[in-house]
Amino acid sequence: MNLTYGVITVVGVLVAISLALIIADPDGAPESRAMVIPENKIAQIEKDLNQLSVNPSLLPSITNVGDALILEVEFRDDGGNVVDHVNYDIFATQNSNSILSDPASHRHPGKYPIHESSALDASLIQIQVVVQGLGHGDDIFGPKGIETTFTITPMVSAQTTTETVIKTADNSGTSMDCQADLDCYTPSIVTVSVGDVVTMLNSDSAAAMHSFTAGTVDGFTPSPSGTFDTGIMSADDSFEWIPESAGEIPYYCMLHTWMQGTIIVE
Ligand SMILES: [Cu+2]
Repeated sequence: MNLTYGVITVVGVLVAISLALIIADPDGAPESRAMVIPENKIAQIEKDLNQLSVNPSLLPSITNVGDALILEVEFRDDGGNVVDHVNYDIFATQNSNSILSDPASHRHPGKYPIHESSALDASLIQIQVVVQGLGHGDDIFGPKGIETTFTITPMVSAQTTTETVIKTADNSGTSMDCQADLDCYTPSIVTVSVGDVVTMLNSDSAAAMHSFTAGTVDGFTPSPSGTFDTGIMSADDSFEWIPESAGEIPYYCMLHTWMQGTIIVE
């Protein structure tokens, strides 16, 4: 097998020598006397190459939704030996839409094409690799038109969730002073993301009971929205709420309706 790869190198070297001669002597024709491989030997090598199996594999084959698929294609024969100088086409689709099209790619030792798709959605990625022979220029041997398909499921990257803690202000149940400063709840306005954990804590040092009740207050008349309601919380009680959709959610304390706050969910 090494001999078969060897001939590709030999052919490459001969091409290089020919080019070198052309460059060294622009008026002269390429010297053909360097071609010393017997014709029957070349025929045998070509025959071996044409029977060579070339199996593509993808490096790497994992990717995230929203990112581009970035990969290279490696080729091995049935014995597991790396095959270089491979000409190939590579295409990828999602939902029948093209996300990558690199026809006429060539994998050369030390020069491995990196293929990059457009940004991925969550659907299956179908990848098609078509081997188009080994070698360079006019010296293409080996299997052509051999197609291999791959399917990859893009991964959803783990979302980082953050925890937000909203506390009741000290003495907020006995004095309406906090209302003027908008700090009966601290902080009284918070911005969180869908999926974040919002912890509501009754930390009032006066040990008063309070609630965090989603809704609005008109004068002293509350209108609960039902989005969340901690119910009456004793001192140091806490309640966790995880928003599922974006929006602006006002809330109040059902025992002290001057206590009001807003959670903005993005
Ligand atoms: Cu209260």
